[in-house]
Amino acid sequence: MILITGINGEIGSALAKQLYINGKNEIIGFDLNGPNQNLKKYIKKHYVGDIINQKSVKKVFQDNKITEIYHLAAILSSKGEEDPFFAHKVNVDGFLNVVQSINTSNIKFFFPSSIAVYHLDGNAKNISIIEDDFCNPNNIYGCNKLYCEKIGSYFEIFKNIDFRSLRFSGIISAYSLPQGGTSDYAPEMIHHAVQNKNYTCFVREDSCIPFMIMPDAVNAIINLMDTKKSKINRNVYHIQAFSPTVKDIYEKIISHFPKFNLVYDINEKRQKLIDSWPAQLNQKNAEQDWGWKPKFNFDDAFEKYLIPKIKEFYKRR
Ligand code: AKB
Repeated sequence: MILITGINGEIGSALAKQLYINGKNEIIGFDLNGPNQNLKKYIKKHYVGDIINQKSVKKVFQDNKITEIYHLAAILSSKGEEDPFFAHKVNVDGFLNVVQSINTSNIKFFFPSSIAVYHLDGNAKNISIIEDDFCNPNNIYGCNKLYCEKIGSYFEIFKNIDFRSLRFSGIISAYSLPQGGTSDYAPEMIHHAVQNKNYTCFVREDSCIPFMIMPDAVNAIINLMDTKKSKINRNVYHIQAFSPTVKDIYEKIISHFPKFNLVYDINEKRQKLIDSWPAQLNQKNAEQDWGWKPKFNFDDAFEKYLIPKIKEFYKRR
């Protein structure tokens, strides 16, 4: 059985659907609330529980033979800064609760990490970095993610798990909006524009970090997890598809929605995070080891996925 914690979230629901389509339909969900009608179709069983409650997490492993874990339950970077102690509880204690509950060996374990583990100074913003560069986070979410990457790799030996992790940046879905992230401005801007609403952006127009769309993120997770262990040379890879500035996104949007109006109200704390994260990732490790290649570049993401699917999504509601 496959366990997805945080299954109601953006990645969780998209991943459950794709795994189901691929024939992996023995999926168990775990989240604070029950699944919505749509998600229900893709899962066998669901546990309502809190990831920080060890008993609730353990019960899932006692009741089922779990062979694959996608541990997605987390608090994102901007929300984490509001209450770092709580973020630590969810992001680190929650992670440990899952690891500690594992009761068989050779379990495959996927952990989504983040470019929030990096901290660049201004000069380095535009160099294309590899995974081992600049790992010195300045935010609780990045600290939590980096620590879990490290102990996940440690438990690979201590608990005989197969630990694999991807550092994501911003992910843009046509069907949902992230909550509490710092990269949220991009999906929020696009969803607002399609609904003919204006948007107030909380970072400057020259802000630039990597992004990808949800189908590429889900494919990356599935491809990494399907790759033979002998080909995997590291536990953690970073990946991206394109690196637009806020201005690039705005210009793309007004080519489709000329009436869209963007204003700025800068949030200094969120801006500081964006400024400290890389704009470009050198992806040679993921490309070489498991053939990572995003299907959607910036133009295709808008033309073939975001604009048509978001339009369809709001029409159906
Ligand atoms: C966030 O903004 O918190 C996430 C991330 C950069 O991992 N999208």
